[in-house]
Amino acid sequence: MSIGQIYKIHSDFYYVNYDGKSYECKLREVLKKTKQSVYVGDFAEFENGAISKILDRTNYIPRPSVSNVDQIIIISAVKEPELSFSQLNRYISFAKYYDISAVLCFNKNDLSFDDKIIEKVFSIYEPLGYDILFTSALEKLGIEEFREVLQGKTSVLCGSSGVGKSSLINSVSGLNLRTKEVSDKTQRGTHTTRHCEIITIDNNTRIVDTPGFSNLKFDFILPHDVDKLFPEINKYRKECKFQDCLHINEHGCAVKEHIDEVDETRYKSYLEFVAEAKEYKEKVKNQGTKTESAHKKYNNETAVKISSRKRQSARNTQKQRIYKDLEDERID
Ligand SMILES: Nc1nc2c(ncn2[C@@H]2O[C@H](COP(=O)(O)OP(=O)(O)O)[C@@H](O)[C@H]2O)c(=O)[nH]1
Ligand SMILES: [Mg+2]
Ligand SMILES: [Zn+2]
Repeated sequence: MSIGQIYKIHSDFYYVNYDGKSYECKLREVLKKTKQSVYVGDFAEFENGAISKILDRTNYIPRPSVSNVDQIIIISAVKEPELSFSQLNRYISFAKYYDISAVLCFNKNDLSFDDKIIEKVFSIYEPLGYDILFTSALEKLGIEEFREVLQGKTSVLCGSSGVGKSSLINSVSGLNLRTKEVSDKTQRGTHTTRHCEIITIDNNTRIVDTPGFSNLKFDFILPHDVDKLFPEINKYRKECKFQDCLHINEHGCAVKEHIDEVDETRYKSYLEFVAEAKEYKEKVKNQGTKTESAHKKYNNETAVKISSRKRQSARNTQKQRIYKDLEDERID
């Protein structure tokens, strides 16, 4: 029996990396019966081409499903496509929600762009504790620094289409992943991989090649939990007059009192995510009686699973909390 890491999944086949070698495996019947999900990144016990056990995960990102990740590297382009702080904040908050550290990488540094961008990037994200990197995959600028950030870790690269993710992977891996023109953007989703795959750079340095992140909407979190994703907003929460303050226009809101200390684009993103969270809460609420029975079912049947597999069920737990929140509202 050996323990290796699943680096690729193709229909029923699970490819396990063990001691630098690849093993094509299937799941044992007993494991299939448990209906346990299996992800790229999972460590598995296997023997003679059969996986019998999936080990506990340290973390997990759904859609695209990948587990045991050390960091998320958020790639943006300084230009072409235009840098979007809104999109950047979304990726940052997403990483924060899954409790995975993030590094910010700004690619296409060879293009001439507004210097104010650099200033703005550092003034917003350095105080929040993020490592910031400027690179050019084209002219090989900052690639050594990029390599250092990756060293000894398993990193997920994320970022919008066309920012240079594949080009950056190529520049440190010697691989030749397909890169494409920005104008291909509209054809997104029709091309390339639909699954995650772990690419080994060296013994303990790995990059997860993802098809991109679908549904990055914050439609699974409670509105008053959104500020937990924004430390610079959350730090004032305890001074707000009302415990359930959403820091929008409530009376006695300490965030609004300190609003000039919060970056404008960050606050705007916060409001956006709160709106998404509210939408979801409304949806759950409108399900009415269905919601209640789902809640009961949840308590009876699935609660045990949650305590033993906490991270994986983060989404379910959120749902449960929304039910609880709605119940509390009914009592109020
Ligand atoms: N000028 C410039 N173009 C780049 C750079 N990196 C990538 N590109 C180009 O941007 C386009 C998209 O790159 P790609 O790596 O496919 O982006 P991905 O969609 O994020 O994987 C391609 O035409 C690349 O040649 C860079 O550092 N500078
Ligand atoms: Mg790509
Ligand atoms: Zn407030």
